[in-house]
Amino acid sequence: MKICIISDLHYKYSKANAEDLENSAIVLDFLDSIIGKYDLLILAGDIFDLWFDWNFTIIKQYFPLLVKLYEISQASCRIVHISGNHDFWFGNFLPDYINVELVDETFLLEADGKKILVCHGDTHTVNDMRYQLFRRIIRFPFTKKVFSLLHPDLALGLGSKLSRSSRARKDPPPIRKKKNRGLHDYARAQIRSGKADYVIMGHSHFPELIPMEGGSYANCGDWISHHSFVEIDSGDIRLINYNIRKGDTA
Ligand SMILES: [Mn+2]
Repeated sequence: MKICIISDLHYKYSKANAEDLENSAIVLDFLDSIIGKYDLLILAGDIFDLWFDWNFTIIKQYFPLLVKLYEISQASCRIVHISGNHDFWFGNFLPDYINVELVDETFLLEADGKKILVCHGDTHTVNDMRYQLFRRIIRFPFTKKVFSLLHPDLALGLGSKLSRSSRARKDPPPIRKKKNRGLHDYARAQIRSGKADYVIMGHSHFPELIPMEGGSYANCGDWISHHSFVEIDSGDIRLINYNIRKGDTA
């Protein structure tokens, strides 16, 4: 079985923003290159910079990405999306129109004799009390209901301000290290307890593949500065950087 795992695209297509446009081109080029190549594509959260499902509309800045996901799924690849901290307010659009399965927390799978656990990672960082509280409030059904009553132009204008400020906020190295340690500790505990051989997360935007006793921990990195992904091919795990200039992987 051949599996591709990506996270933290923070995708949005906007002609008004050169950086978003450049990132979009790289993401689309990569997704185009994997059509027909994998049995399973796992989207490990923060794929969309802010997702919301109103009953009658979709958000147009995601259209190019949705087309690519549709093409991948049409080439008989199973697609699973795990909620991130930017994309969790889903409705029926992804499952019904693109054939994407939605997972809210943790995705477990056994393939080629390996137990694989994938989650976004935002619930496993340490010293992040303010965020954990925010996460609970934003996930109340009532909060979602209120958001659904706003006009999309207003809701998304507000949402993109919130999401951009959290995306722009770069943690200084000691804090980043501490947060990453939370992900490492979680991965080590899952491997030690025999729950998983491979633990794969995102969220940190820092790609890494760390062998641990009894398995490995991998972080997918991001598609803002690293353009990295995790591949599991016949039970072997690799961290790969996508190089658009060569149009190939290195
Ligand atoms: Mn995240």
